Amino acid sequence: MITVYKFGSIGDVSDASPFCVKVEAYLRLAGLPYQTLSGAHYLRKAPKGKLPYIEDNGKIIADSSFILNYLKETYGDSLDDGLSKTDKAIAHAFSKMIEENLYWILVHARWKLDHNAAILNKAFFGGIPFPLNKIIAFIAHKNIMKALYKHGMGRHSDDEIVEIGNRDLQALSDFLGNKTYFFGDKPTTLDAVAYGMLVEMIRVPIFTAPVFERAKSFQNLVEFTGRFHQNYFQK
Ligand SMILES: N[C@@H](CCC(=O)N[C@@H](CS)C(=O)NCC(=O)O)C(=O)O
Repeated sequence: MITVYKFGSIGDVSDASPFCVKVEAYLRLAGLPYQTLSGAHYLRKAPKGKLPYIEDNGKIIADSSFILNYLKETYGDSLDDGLSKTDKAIAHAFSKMIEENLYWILVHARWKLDHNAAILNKAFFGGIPFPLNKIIAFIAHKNIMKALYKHGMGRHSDDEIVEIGNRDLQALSDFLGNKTYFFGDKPTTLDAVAYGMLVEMIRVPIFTAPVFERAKSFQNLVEFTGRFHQNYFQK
């Protein structure tokens, strides 16, 4: 049985991390049985110090993209069979836009905006006794701010961040158009990647941010997220 190590659900969204949601979304699309183990403490065991990672038949694989590659190689994958080489190139480019750019917009919204950071601190460190909880929360926040700054996203103003996020969301919305999934009637790997990110922006009401409002203003992205959620996480 495949075991996915992840943070844990947030409201009716399967995980607080878009990468953990992506892996589960893929497993559900591919119809592969799995179990999950949740908790930030699994970060300590994670081979790359990040979640998700999986364990399967004694093998441990870290990083959502390596996990999907492993699953495709080990269990086969008919999801993307109908895609042309050009489609696959487009899917790759969109996936990287979502994971390497839009992701930092999410990090900014959740950790740099004080009201959201307070919610996260409580959720992640609330159970730890005082004053350790404050110290750990302070260090975690400082590290994330440093990562945001070093990436470059953290150097933009709040308004610029919304503008950058808006361009990605607009591109996703334009490519989806009136289709059910990103490449037509059948979901593919890109749908798992896109759902992983969009569900965090659109369907987690405890966090509020201008860029989340922007995401919710794209009706087809909201409908896509709701459709994927209902078909693969609520049935
Ligand atoms: N490239 C990795 C990214 C995973 C990732 O960034 N996970 C974040 C949560 S969204 C994490 O575990 N952060 C903990 C840390 O950096 O300490 C993947 O695709 O799995």
